[in-house]
Amino acid sequence: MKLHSSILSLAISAGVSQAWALTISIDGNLNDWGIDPATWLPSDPRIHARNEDQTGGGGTYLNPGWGGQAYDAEAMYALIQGGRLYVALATGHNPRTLHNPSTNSYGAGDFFLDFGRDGSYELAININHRLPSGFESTFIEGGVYQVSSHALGLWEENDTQYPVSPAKRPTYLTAGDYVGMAELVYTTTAVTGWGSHTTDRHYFYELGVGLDLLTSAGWDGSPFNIHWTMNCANDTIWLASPPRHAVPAPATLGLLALGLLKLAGLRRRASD
Ligand SMILES: [Ca+2]
Ligand SMILES: [Ca+2]
Ligand SMILES: [Ca+2]
Ligand SMILES: [Ca+2]
Repeated sequence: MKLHSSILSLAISAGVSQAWALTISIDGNLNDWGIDPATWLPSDPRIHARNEDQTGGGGTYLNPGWGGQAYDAEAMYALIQGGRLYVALATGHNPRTLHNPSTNSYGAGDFFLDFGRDGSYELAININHRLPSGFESTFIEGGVYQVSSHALGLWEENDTQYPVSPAKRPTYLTAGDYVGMAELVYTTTAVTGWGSHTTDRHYFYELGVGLDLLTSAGWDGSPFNIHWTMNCANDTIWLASPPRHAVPAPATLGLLALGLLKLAGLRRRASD
């Protein structure tokens, strides 16, 4: 019987990966996520999504700060599949924006995970923000870090949807322990045609990280939040972690499984 069970589970898992997995390639292009550019919505219900597309010039209020399209955190998507967490982000903020607060310019922030959804951020995926001379170099770009400390945004935020709402949000990592690499690609050439503000300029981040690295950074399997903002936190965006999907077997596989079960049953009766 053990042999038959393992044949059955092999057949099902092979079918799952072929017929049901979404093939995400980390290339900064979100076509593989099945998102409708007009509405920002993904067609696959397994993808967790949030869109908060705003527009306007530099004086436009975004909540909690200002900055209009150039500081707009627009949409975030997440999927857990095949032992990996995939995240995609759309923003009006150019990843090459200079981080130079003395001239009121703020660079790209890091991705942060809040394990337990309790307002403390335990894991960061680093983006190297651009400085007046070169880029920040303390951390590896795309590196996954267990967070010791991070910078905070300028603005206080009262987000009642966040289970425990920290008034100020994490912007960039300042100290942490490296646990491994994420796959990370982001675009630095603007794209138009997304959302209802069709001439606005957008940039995309796409990343994949092994769940084993989450564990290395202290994850106990509890729900988490995924958070991103630029280094002033004029606009923030976050998502609750998607569930790890238990995928149903497709109809044809179901028949195959039934056949194997019958076979197993016959063998068992024969050996009883
Ligand atoms: Ca892609
Ligand atoms: Ca926008
Ligand atoms: Ca936490
Ligand atoms: Ca950084």
